[in-house]
Amino acid sequence: MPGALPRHPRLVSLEGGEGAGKSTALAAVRDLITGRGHEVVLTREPGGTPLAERIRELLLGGRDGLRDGATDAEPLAAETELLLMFAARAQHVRQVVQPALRRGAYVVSDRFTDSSYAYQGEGRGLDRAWIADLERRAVGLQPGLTLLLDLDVREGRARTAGRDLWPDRIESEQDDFFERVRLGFRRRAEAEPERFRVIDAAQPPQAVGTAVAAAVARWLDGQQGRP
Ligand code: Z5A
Repeated sequence: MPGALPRHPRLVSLEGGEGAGKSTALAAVRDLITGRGHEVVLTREPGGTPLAERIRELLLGGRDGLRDGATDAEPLAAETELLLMFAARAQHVRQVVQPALRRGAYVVSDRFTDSSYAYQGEGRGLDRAWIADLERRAVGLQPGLTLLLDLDVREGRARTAGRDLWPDRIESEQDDFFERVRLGFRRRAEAEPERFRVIDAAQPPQAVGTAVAAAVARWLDGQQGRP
């Protein structure tokens, strides 16, 4: 197996299924890190740059009134979905993530490559080795810390039910798809315990925020003094 990718100590990602509460968690991470006097760049995937946001529209359709005729009329192949996710990510990494890391900022991303392993790998059944190859060539780094907001699939979907007039393309999948995605995230967390912190997302929002902030604080404390 080729060497593991470098983990950047100032790149933090948030992962989880639908309705897991990433928005509350993102705010908690941002407040904690800015409270320690560091610049924080909040961003998201797919998206984060104008071009990557356009790719997001192609990928998700549906949301924000975007009822794209082309994507509705023509189903998106799983392979196309994966490649578009990585096209958006390659752009995001080069335009936003790397420049921010180079100037010393922290980058907090609402989803990153683990989502591709979970959704396109476990959910769609695409080859893990292919995803790893794309990760190595198009991304080239991993977060130093990944917070996984873990939540029962039905509970997450109940939280978002009725939010969107039209659920987006991925949100329209059935529960068994999301069960595979959840398992995919949990397996990755088990395999890389030094990178992942698993947060019980069934707690009330304030408790989730407190748990997330505590995990980030411990992690930052552990970074001090490292080269
Ligand atoms: N995707 C992919 O397939 N492959 C990839 O490589 C990448 C992404 C990067 C877009 O992501 C889709 O792209 C996503 C995965 C796929 N598709 N799905 N499903 P996204 O992150 O933009 O979309 P999302 O996961 O669907 O976002 P979300 O449903 O909004 O989840 P969230 O951000 O974690 O939830 P939230 O907005 O913070 O909260 C949702 C609702 O729950 C809201 O009404 C809250 O008030 C409520 N909530 C939140 N926390 C709580 C608690 N603790 N208790 C009760 N209620 C709560």
